[in-house]
Amino acid sequence: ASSRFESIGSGVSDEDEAISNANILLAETNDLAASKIINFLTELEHNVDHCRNPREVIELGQEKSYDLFIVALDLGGEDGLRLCSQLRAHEETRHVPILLVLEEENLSQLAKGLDIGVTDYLVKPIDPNELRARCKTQIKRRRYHDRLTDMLKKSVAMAYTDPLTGVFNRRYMNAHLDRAIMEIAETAKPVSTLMFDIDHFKKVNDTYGHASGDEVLKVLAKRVADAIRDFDMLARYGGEEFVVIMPSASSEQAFTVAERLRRRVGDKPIEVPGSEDPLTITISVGVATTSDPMEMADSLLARADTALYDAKSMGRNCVCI
Ligand code: GH3
Ligand code: MG
Ligand code: MG
Ligand code: MG
Repeated sequence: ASSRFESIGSGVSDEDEAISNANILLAETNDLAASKIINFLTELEHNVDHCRNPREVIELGQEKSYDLFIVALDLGGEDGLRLCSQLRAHEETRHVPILLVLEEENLSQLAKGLDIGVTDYLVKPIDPNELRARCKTQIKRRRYHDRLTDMLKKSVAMAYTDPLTGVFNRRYMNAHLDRAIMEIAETAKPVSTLMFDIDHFKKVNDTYGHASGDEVLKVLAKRVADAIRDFDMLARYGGEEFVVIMPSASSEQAFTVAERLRRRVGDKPIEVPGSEDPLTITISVGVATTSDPMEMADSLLARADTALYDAKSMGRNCVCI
């Protein structure tokens, strides 16, 4: 059986190119069997880590991202199936395919393995062609799964964030605010909102260009996001209007935060592509607070907007309640 490994030839064919460079973890106590598999997979330009005991496999699996586990059923007295079910139990390794390697006389264990979540299997002595084919299928599947997960994460993120600034969008903020207001019934704590708008922002666009305006929006959002508490939420409400939702904050507390944000924004000029000198940007802020779980989100936001309008009327770069 050993000669079959040499008969495969070397190098990576065009078809295999797309699936080279996979991170594979091999759990095998038999060093001879292991070295054959390692040599073969290395020839196919995969990176193989070799572990001789289950504990090592679990540890490495937490640290490093693998495309495939190859696990021998017999791990020198330790149970390979037990290892497989542990790999399935850990978040980091749950979705990594597992190839179970077993002797023909142990094929009866396969059903149990598949139950645990083993993805495919190989019977010893391993036929290299079969090893290649089964690895390829599993690696492909893994990469497809990763791509899908990425796409899904991105589209979920797109549904609730504003693409320019990365903060929450208005739709998500509305839902969040509805929930925060309803929770007043349980917490008996008020909910405050800040609404702010950049002062004379049109001038920034007109003088330094739209790209400079966009940069101001990004930097401003970052400054504010960094300055609020973890359980407060910043959202882009409209063009250059933002809202901060502050659960469990009285109107005095919200006013203090608003003042701090106003100073944070105005104190440090912002570098933009359209101007040699950094621009000093100021904001006006309106604060509104409710202690009524029945108040509508729209009505609370309308009060914050009115306060914002007052701040503009008072000469801008200030906070009104
Ligand atoms: P005020 O102090 O009264 O708020 O004056 P203002 O010039 O800021 O007036 P207003 O709020 O009405 O103007 C908003 C401007 O913001 C108009 C629009 O061109 C600009 N704007 C809205 N969204 C964006 C954006 O995504 N990028 C850029 N660069 N500009 C935007
Ligand atoms: Mg306005
Ligand atoms: Mg404005
Ligand atoms: Mg505006």
